[in-house]
Amino acid sequence: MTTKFTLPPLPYAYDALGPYMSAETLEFHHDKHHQAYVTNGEKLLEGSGLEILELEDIVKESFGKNAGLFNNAGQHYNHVHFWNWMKPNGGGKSLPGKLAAKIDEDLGGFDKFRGDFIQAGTTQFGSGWAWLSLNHKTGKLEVTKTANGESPLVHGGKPLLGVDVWEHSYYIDYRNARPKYLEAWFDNLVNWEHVGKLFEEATA
Ligand code: MN3
Repeated sequence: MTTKFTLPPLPYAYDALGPYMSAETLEFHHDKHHQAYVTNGEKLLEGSGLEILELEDIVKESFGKNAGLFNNAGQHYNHVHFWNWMKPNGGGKSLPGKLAAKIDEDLGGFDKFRGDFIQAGTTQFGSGWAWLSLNHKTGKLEVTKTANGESPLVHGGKPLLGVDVWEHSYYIDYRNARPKYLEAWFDNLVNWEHVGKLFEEATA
């Protein structure tokens, strides 16, 4: 991860994720919201003493110490990955083999994992994220939720899949129906090849 505070282009066209996520949502979410985290994070990095670090380490080092920088760096990190956790014609139940086996072993199988992941996103009160991550201490997969810009990165884990449940991620397309957004997102947009690649990297 060498991206510090530059906005990466979307890895697909703005209208590529319809009808599950509209071009209007992606225009606001990527061009306005993510851009704001980049702009503010870059300003707040200046003079923080963390300038030489890579993004992942800026997130870890600012957590609990520099709230302004952490919020923006955390959200920048989360969004850089969020765009790549989705793809057109994603979702489905066909996961890379090693990842699928680990989900069976640690999370009670795909259907249980799907239910728990959607439940985590539904019950995150206010803004935040739901996650699939690898816990470095236990070596096991976990489903968790975090508030605002936090991620498993600052809780001893490696994020493998995360869904944004801030209202800006779904309000245009789903209004207040967060569970509907989460189901549509999980079943139709997840880029499981990318999740599998992150899992291989994390366990290499
Ligand atoms: Mn967002």
